[in-house]
Amino acid sequence: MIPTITAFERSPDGGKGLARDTRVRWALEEVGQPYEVRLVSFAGMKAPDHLAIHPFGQIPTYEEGSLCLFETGSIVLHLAERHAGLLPGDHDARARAITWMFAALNTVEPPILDLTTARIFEADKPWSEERLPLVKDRVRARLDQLSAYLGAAEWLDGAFSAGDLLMVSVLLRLRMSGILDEYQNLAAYVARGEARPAYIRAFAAQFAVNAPS
Ligand SMILES: N[C@@H](CCC(=O)N[C@@H](CS)C(=O)NCC(=O)O)C(=O)O
Repeated sequence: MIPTITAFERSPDGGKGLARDTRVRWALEEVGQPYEVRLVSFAGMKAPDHLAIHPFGQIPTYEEGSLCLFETGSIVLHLAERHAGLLPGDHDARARAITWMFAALNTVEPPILDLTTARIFEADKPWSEERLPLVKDRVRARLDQLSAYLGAAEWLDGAFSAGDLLMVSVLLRLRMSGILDEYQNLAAYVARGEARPAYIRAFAAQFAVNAPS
């Protein structure tokens, strides 16, 4: 059965691949699962039909027969559990890869999202300039730790996994800020992720929808 995912009708990032459907597309490409995409407008996301499959009125969602999922982490985990290629077979290594999925979404992404909010949505606030350095330092605190952990390794725990897929996706959101380039090994880690044929296909697919015309 070919699953259907949802994505922005027009992503606010103009095709930079930062909307979260890119993460799901990437996972689908990594495991070789063909998929269909239903594009949704901002108004459509808040309409009853979409709220029935995503209680928070967002993208992405994932539909496969009677199964409807939301939350990118859950969708990627679902794909990784049902197909080979994104989680190791060994139980302990698998548990560690899943730990990295949670770490990406729960520990590393929150300060990065906070930075996006500060740079874009709060830029016009009178306190914005004073707050921004604090937000950036919270991002750096996490990246210091992640960079020290990764060291010279290619991926976070042996072979590429769903943990790396989510961590690279999260770090990509930092590129515009310039902070990623302060960490040579993390910048190289992200570049390795972006060079994967599955990522290139996923990026191209979302770009075809969102590129500025
Ligand atoms: N925790 C959710 C976050 C989903 C999310 O924030 N989606 C954004 C696009 S990347 C969205 O739909 N934004 C529009 C809105 O919230 O109205 C996930 O990982 O799937």
